[in-house]
Amino acid sequence: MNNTYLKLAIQKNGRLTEKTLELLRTSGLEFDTCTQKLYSKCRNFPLEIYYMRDNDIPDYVARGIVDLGIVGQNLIYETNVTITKILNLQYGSCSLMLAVPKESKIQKLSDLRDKKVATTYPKSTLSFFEKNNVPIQIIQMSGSVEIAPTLGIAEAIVDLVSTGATLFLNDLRPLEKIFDSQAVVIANEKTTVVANKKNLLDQLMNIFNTSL
Ligand code: PRT
Repeated sequence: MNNTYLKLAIQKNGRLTEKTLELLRTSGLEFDTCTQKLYSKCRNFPLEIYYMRDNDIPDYVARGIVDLGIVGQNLIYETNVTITKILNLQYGSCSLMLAVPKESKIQKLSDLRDKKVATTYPKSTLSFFEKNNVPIQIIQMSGSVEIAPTLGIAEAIVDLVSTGATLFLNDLRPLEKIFDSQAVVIANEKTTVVANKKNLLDQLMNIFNTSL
């Protein structure tokens, strides 16, 4: 691990990218971005920014390949890695939601006993149903989960919802919220204790905090 700089991983191209870059810039950090270049060096703070797929960030932080990351809290619940959550960022708000077709007879959680539930969040979904003692079968998808009931491959779905428009447009109704999520700063556990890194981390979080 480089002791001179903090390494921060952010989403390269997705829902969190614009707000994250805005936060970094309003915090006064000076750096250049270029679509093909996957890292930037800050000119006025000892920070290197790495642009990655957001699914990879929690694991890179947990392994200490980077010191810090900015991701949706939903990914931390799903990947179940050992990291320290440092700061809530108040953007990227969404909820992991269980939903069923509008006309479905399913009215409560227990009606889903032994039924199929499609999701890109298998761990969070399974753990939610296990906590509620409702056995289900997970149908794992990599996207377009909302189409699963129409295709006849699941009786319910679990997916992230922000405005609710996608559920509505696909004739689905929310049944139960599993958790709320927002963008957060996460850190490798060592970064929060090793003196020179911790010092930089505290300075960076102070400037983020004043920009929120
Ligand atoms: O390519 P990469 O792997 O980096 O990103 P990705 O495609 O896996 O993720 P991306 O960019 O879609 O989302 C990044 C993060 O944004 C998520 O991990 C969440 O923390 C956060 N976020 C906030 C959301 C949403 N809101 C959201 N609405 N992520 C996804 N959605 C999707 C949802 O899956 C559904 O398809 O938007 C649709 C529903 O939106 P509404 O507004 O119609 O309810």
